Amino acid sequence: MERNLLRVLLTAVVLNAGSEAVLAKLEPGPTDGRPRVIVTSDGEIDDQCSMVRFLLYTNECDVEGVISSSSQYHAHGHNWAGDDWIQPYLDAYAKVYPNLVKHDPAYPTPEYLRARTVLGDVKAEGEMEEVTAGSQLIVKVLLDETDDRPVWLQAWGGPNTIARALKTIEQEHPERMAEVAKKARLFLIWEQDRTYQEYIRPHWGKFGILTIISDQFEAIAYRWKQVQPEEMRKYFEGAWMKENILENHGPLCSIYAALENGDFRSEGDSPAFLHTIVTGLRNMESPDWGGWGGRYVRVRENTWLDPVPVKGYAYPEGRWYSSSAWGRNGLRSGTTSTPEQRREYFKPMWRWADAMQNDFAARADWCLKSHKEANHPPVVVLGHVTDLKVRPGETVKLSAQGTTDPDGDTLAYQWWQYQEADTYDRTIDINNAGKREASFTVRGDAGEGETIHVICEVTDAGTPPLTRYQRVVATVRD
Ligand SMILES: [Ca+2]
Ligand SMILES: [Ca+2]
Ligand SMILES: [Ca+2]
Repeated sequence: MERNLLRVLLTAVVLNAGSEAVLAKLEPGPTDGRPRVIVTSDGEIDDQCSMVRFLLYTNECDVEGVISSSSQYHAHGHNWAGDDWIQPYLDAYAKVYPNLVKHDPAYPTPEYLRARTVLGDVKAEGEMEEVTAGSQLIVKVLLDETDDRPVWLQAWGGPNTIARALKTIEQEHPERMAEVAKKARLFLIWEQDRTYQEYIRPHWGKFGILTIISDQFEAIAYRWKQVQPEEMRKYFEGAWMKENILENHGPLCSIYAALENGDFRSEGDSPAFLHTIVTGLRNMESPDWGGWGGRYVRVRENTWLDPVPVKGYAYPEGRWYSSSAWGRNGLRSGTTSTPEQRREYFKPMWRWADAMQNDFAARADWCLKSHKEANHPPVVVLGHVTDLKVRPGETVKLSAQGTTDPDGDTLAYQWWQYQEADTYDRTIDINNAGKREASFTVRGDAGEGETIHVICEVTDAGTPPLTRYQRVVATVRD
């Protein structure tokens, strides 16, 4: 309760500092406010890496639950990390928590996280018969009538515990399924068991739960060396990882399970929560807008998968997972995909890799350093509303006036068109793209209803450099 009050107060401060555009976005429906999240994880070693990063982002969301769940890879008796695998990470979080709150008082207490860390359905792959503490926690959150904000249900393993929770709701409160579906958001890292296809889709499909199923996560998973382009690789290599994360950053980062030489190992599940970090990219408003957790297109119903850069590509009817997903198959020997196609496919993830890794590095600093010694991200504020109505031939002025940095750092501005995310299929020229005030002229051929997405990317001169954004969506009106 106190935390919620704090949230409201913090939000009010941000609103006062911001523009009316921010206020306009607090209307019902998907918002860019701090989201509620429930993690379900199969405890794989790369989930353990993701858990370190996740804990350092628990100030950015309301954590409703952290639940162990099985998957096709991990379950009782099958490569299981142990029912209490999260405990050492929570213990380490407890040690750095007193310092983290110097950087953001919104970090939850270790006790708060412990109270919400429970076991879900873990006994076998796809197990969803047993009602567990984990499934009941999900039920409770989804049925709570006092809070109708969206809940992002993340499957870092199988969606089976989520499926069990939904089945309980269907059995006990069938009249509330539509209401629950409106509140729930699914972010699945592949379909790591059959329960989405065999239960969730047939029983809940008609209610249109917004569902993202990711394969792009490979960009920061075990095969990152095949995926990350040359210019991003250094942020994952041993030298960078040791200096910025692994060494001299306190007890939480020191148990991060990098490879022996310090190289990044894998965080295949991190896109599930990277998507829910409010960076200003507004990606939670629509999965095809793109953000740190990737970019997804609607394939069927309200289900969004990775955009495949092959004309006429037919998505599989069933599971999107290791055997069927385009990106995973493209990384196997004998693939018919081209390097250019793979570069394009994974770009919605790797394009942010430097910003994402530097942001992690800053939080590693927050574990030990004082507020004065560490860096904090800029707060990007536009001098106008974020959603513009524009006419063909019009010159549109862009301004990031009002942008600040909590450390008083010098700021670098970059305005760019997010071509893949907008519906206008040509490039626009942005004047003064590297300045706080910029402009572009809408071409005469832009048609009614077409959208132009312009990202305002602001990077501070702190160490490590930190980046935040705003997104301008200009809709053409004749
Ligand atoms: Ca996992
Ligand atoms: Ca700063
Ligand atoms: Ca476009």
